[in-house]
Amino acid sequence: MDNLAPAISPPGGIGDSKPSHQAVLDWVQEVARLTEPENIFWCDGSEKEHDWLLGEAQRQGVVIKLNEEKNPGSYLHRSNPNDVARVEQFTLICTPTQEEAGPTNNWAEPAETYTKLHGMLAGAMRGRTMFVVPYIMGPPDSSLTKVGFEITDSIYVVLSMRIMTRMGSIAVKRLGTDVEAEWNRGVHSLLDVNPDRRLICHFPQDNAIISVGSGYGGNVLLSKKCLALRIGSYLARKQGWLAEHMLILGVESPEGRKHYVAAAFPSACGKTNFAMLIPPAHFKGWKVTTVGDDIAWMQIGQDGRLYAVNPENGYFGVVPGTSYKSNPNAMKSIERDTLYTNVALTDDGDVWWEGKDGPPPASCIDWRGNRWTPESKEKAAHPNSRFAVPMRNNPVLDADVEKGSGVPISAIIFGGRRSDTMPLVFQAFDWTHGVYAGATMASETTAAATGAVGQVRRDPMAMLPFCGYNMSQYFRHWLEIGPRLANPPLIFHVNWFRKGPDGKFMWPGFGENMRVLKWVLDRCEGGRGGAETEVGIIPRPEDFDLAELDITRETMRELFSIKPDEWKKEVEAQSEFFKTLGQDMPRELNAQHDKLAAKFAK
Ligand code: OXD
Ligand code: MN
Repeated sequence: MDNLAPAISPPGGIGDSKPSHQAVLDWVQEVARLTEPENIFWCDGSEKEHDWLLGEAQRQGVVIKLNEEKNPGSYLHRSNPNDVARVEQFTLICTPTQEEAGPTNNWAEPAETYTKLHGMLAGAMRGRTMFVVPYIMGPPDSSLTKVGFEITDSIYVVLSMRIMTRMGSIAVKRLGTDVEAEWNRGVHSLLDVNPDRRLICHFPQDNAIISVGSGYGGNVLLSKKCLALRIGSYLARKQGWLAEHMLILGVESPEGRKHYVAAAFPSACGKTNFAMLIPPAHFKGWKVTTVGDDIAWMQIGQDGRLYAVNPENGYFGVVPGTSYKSNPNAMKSIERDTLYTNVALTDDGDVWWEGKDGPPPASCIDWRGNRWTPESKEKAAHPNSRFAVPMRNNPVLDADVEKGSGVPISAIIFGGRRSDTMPLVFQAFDWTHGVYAGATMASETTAAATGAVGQVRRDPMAMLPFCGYNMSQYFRHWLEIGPRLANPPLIFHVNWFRKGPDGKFMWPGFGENMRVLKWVLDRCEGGRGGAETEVGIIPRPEDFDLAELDITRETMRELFSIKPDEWKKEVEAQSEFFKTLGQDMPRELNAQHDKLAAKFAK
């Protein structure tokens, strides 16, 4: 077998900042004994280390340096074509009992799985360097912040972790020397990047993750989906907080009134776009700022409000479709210091993807490394190609992104990609109904995970692939949080993707989503009204600002229409989904379902 990751030999002063925490040292030695690396590289997150690693990564062909004038500080990585997305079928939750993982997760018995993984990892890093990456998730001075260590044999993972987390000595300091301190153990090895030997395993009771056989971000940046969501959600339930697949944005009115909103959408439904929204001209003086684009950790504040932090330090966004038209702030963010994966490379060292501004290049190198022209049948960039970029690059980064106590959340928004049934926006009647709206969320599938694209699948609170324990227990946890909040956020459901009879999207989306956000904020401030429908409260025409928008009344009526035949099917599908979740479903949610079903029974 070719060695995919030949060992590197750092000069003195690089790769030797060994922490002093005994449990970390013991664990690293244990993994080294198993995997037999040629050497161990202790990362400190410094510039010097970063520059040196970038040089090595280029030398090994792991990254290609882009044109410095067009893309300063930026690089391209190509993953193995068999390894371009999250693999839910190989993602396991290994809890002592199957019931703890619940019916929505792939469960495996922990002891057996450790044995199997240890077998796969035995000698796996021979001839390779074993990197030890300390990192924290969360602002440095937050009580929610968690420490993790990721061991990996992939230099691409190290470079990505430096963007996506606060990495290096900051984590070693935070951990200190207390042997009882909580920290996550993550082990990753590329092995031979073979789908037959690919497993992403979580051991929530041990606060441990082992990922083998993949080099794709979502499977191997163990900080993100693995720690911040799967292990995070398990810890959150135990410790009384929420770890959610949500963006966090701030909205400030021209008068200086500010609200924060957290929103859960399934993968590749425009979370990054929404988090960086630019209000249309009509909303002069309004400002939208980003706290996070993918994950929110939330806890109850002393004033009974919900407070959120973004545990990440960067954005790992889907590239195709990103342009100065669709998301100018994302484009500005990726103008420099960006690590791209699986986009196309132009002959002058620039990057290109479908949906980028301007015409396609006459010729370029596609994501697989093959010559591409506009006549080619294949896409030049993989549909799930990504950028990893420091959040500091975001021109609309919220000023309170580092605030340890978090930002107060006024509204929670759930949403999915639905061609029909779901209105543009509705407000839930109360917390329990809001939890129901989240629990029954569904979306048409996208390229973020392997599998068929375009099928409606239930994705409760966008957490189906990310909840580290039993989904019914997860709903119960949500239901229990509500009454503990003296000032709970209001809950809404949105759908930007409803299509008209001509099969075209009816709502323009992007910046115009500000209009929906405005109604949400009005509701939070006790202003504008709404009309009660069977499924929730929707704005009446006089409550919804359409000034300077070219859209017909008829289209707006369609966008807000509640069609009994569609809803009968929806209620039925929701009930089928609940049945798959087993006996433990909270009674309150079944009661919500029965109430809704009764409204459409006639
Ligand atoms: C992501 C995802 O990469 O949700 O954020 O798949
Ligand atoms: Mn995501």
